Amino acid sequence: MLYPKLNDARALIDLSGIWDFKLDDGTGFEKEWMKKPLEDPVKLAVPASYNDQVEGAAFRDHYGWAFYQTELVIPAILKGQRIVLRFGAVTHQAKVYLNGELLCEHRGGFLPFEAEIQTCVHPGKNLLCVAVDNRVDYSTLPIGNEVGAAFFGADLPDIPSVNMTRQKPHNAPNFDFFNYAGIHRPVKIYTTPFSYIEDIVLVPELTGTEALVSYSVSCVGEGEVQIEVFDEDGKSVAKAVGAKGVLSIPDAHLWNPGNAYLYTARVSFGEDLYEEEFGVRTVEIKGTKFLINGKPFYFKGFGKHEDSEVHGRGLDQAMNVKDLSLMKWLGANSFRTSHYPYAEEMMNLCDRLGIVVIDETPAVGLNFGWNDKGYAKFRTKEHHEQVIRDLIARDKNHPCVAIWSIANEPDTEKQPQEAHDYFKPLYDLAHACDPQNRPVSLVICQNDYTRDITAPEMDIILANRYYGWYVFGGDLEAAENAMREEMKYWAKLGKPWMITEYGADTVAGIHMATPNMFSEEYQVEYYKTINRVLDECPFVVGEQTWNFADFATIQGTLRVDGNKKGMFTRQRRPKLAAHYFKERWHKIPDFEYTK
Ligand code: BDP
Repeated sequence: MLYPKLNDARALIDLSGIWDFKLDDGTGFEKEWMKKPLEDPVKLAVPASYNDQVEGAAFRDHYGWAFYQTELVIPAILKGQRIVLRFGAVTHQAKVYLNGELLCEHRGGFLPFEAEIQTCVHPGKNLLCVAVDNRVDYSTLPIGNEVGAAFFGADLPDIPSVNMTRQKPHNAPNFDFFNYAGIHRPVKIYTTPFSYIEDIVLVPELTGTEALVSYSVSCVGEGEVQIEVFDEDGKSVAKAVGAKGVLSIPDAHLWNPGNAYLYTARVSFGEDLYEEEFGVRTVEIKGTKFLINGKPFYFKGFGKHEDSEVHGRGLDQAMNVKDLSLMKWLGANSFRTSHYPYAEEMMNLCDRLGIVVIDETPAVGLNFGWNDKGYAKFRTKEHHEQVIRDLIARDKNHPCVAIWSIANEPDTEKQPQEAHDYFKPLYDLAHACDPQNRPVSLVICQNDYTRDITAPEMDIILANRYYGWYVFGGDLEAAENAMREEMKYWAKLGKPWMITEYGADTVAGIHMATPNMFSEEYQVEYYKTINRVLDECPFVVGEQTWNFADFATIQGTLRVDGNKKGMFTRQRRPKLAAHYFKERWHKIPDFEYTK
């Protein structure tokens, strides 16, 4: 799916701003709130999560639907054009109404969707209403618990003598980040001519210094496809005619981590025009090495979240710029979009700045607290397939994307065969969807790894490990031994391995000469300990710490004002560990760290 852009052929209107908003009291659909202006609405900023913009537990803890409204004026000069209404992401489920009529629906809170509206709008003011559902359950991604405890002890197990009835239904997320909801990414209107470019696929390959870029353009209507590639100086370097073909760029500039180079493919079709940026870079696995442009790459970076004060999970462009700036300051070169696809604006920034991305689906929570039915209780298979298809359709041309992660910490151990039967087809699907055929994997959690038959079938092992925190917390000697022991197992597999999460909750400002858990010094000692083991293993291709910054979570006995494993506070102030990693990562080269 193409990102909406303004150009000679296409108009673009951003509907960001202050919208009317009302939490559903259970009567919203029955009383047809979508048909007329909301009564007594509050004013809310779009895009942003609704939870933290207004005071009160009703907003923070809302369960179910909420209604957004704005007036939509379509300028008369857009007449004669195809007009598309596009949402970057609405979390988790959306029903969109235009002038009271249902226009479209969408499931899944982290990917774009759009609908043509030129036949549904009239001159002057139109009423746009978006109903948003924040409920998570065994059919959604991420997963919400339907029975039993929420993540990290927010609910007690059933005790017969205790009245366990809650007053109101509530979400019980099976994941460790706050279940923010709302219109999280920009809402835009764009136009195209009626014969238009629908999609562009670009697949670069290298032969010596020449880049061969296979392209295909899908279009609707009548016309001829022309494509021309420009370098960063605006010089034309290749061109072709026809919907499919191969472009040759002699002496191509490579897109490299930390040293990005972007070409622009200018595609025209009849009256329509679209410019897609792309990079010439290859990604490949050979033995235990992860190669970018043929050279062994070492991932240095983080698991992240889209999370900031007030905005919640809403797009915060200044924070994205700041985060990537802090990564550069640290000598980091990569991050994982834990635990859902990030905004397209962030992906564009990573392309531009040469940050390598592990692109993850929202499949988190297919694990803990499960009953004897195991995988059978999840109703996610088709939706999971859909998000894999949509994620890769959205991000396929991004040079920053190096790996697809199809899930975070699913249970691959208690019912190994069931896990395998669920994930192997998804792994195959991801490969089939990606024109660039990038490596595919899933992120495994700390468990009895010897029982796991799913991870060894992935292209690369991505592992979350908490020796020294959840396992042997406070005993770094035991943690080091256990980690070393485990790595002997993985050494035999002959695949590249990287640590995608390791970390220790750390409250900024707690200092100790003899470090205890939660102190800044313990976080440093913890990382030094695990890094010692990683540095001994030539098949390790990267280290991504958990987490880049402190982030909001559900309230519970294990979380003190959120998850505190950040290397930065939620306000992006460095903890001691940031200075330790700054020194370490500036000494570790992007390429050929382990021979
Ligand atoms: C891992 C999860 C991550 C959590 C982290 C933690 O992948 O989402 O936030 O643990 O406990 O299991 O901090």
